[in-house]
Amino acid sequence: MIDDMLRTPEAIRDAERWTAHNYHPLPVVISSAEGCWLTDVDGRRYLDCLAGYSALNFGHRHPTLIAAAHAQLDRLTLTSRAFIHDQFADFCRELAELCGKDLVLPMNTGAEAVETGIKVARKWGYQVKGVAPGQANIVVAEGNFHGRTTTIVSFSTDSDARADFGPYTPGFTVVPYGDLAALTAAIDENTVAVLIEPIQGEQGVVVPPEGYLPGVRRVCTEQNVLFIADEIQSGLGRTGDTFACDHENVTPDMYLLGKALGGGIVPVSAVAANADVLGVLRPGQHGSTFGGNPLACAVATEVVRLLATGEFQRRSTELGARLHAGLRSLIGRGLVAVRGRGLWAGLDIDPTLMSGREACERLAERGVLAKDTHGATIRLAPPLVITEEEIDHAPPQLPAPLAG
Ligand code: IF1
Repeated sequence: MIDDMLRTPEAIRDAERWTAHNYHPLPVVISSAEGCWLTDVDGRRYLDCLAGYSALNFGHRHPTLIAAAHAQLDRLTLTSRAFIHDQFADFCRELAELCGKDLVLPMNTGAEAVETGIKVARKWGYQVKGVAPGQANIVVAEGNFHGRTTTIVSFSTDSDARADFGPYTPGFTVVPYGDLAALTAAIDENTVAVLIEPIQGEQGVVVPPEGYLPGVRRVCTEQNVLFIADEIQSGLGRTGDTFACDHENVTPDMYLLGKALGGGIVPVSAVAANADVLGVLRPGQHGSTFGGNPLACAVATEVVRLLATGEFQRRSTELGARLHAGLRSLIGRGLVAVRGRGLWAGLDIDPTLMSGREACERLAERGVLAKDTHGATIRLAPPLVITEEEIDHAPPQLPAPLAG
């Protein structure tokens, strides 16, 4: 097929022409998908090893989720929270039960869940802990990624994400990730919360040292500080457990959830916490037009039910072991390090060979879509419905492009 006959180049030009250039997408134009496979406008197929940054943990168009969405589209899509609808209670109860918490507050995007967590922690700090007015502080980690609102980028340590978006929201202290002594030292009488990712995704799937999360839990309890776990990317089966905190038997005071909660169909996020924490909010103090809408609840309830079976967590553990074994065998052959847990991997490629971006472009040519981060790191996070054969397909695509 000669290039002029391909639809991709023109589709890329059209897409670039009418949008702000806040992304640098790989040069593929996807038009349909099922399970772990994407098809582009020219009929080429790709194994999806990004899964919408973990928003597609159950794969593209999971039949149960699509059926729930279709059924709800035919009945009721939006009421606003001014009225109660019949999908709301089941969603909140089942998600609260999955989290082992009393209450749930539904929002839409991950950043909104993080903002909600920050607001709740501050209010809890003033009303329950007794912090002096205007003094509430939250401890966060270097290399964090929690979203892109003005408050959240205020405590980012990534200059692309943060620079020139000030003035910045005060009230955050940044400490090195994985360093319990530094975190402990940063806590004082004004600290209301510690906000961390149990595994740092954007930073390159960085797993903290063993004992760090239990240490954070212990210090937070001792100092009367809320432990807020951003499980927006790490949660809901990705690491082989329902939450990444589960691996060390840690229960945070607040779970921030998003991405996969919407089944890859609608944006759904949520905060889950006990009544002594989430109970500080009264009518009029927080909300969202779309948060907890009927379509979102119908889909997300089915997501929670899929997770309640444990099947996806099991798949992530078993297939993740297979993926990591395959990747580890490439260390020294183009890869310098492999990190991660379950079906989630950060690969550092030898930077003298090529950039992460280049590696992802070559992977795309070979039918695997993944995403680079921070120069020489590639992230792999395939849908949890991936099969053994499909897993075995991905790593062998790596050494050839890395060898040039
Ligand atoms: C982009 C990364 C992934 C998140 C955690 C909150 C949010 C995210 C732990 C905000 C969002 C995204 C957003 C996307 C890229 C992406 C990402 F590379 F930046 F880190 F997934 F790997 N907490 N993560 O990872 O959720 O408001 O987007 O729904 O380009 O911004 P959101």
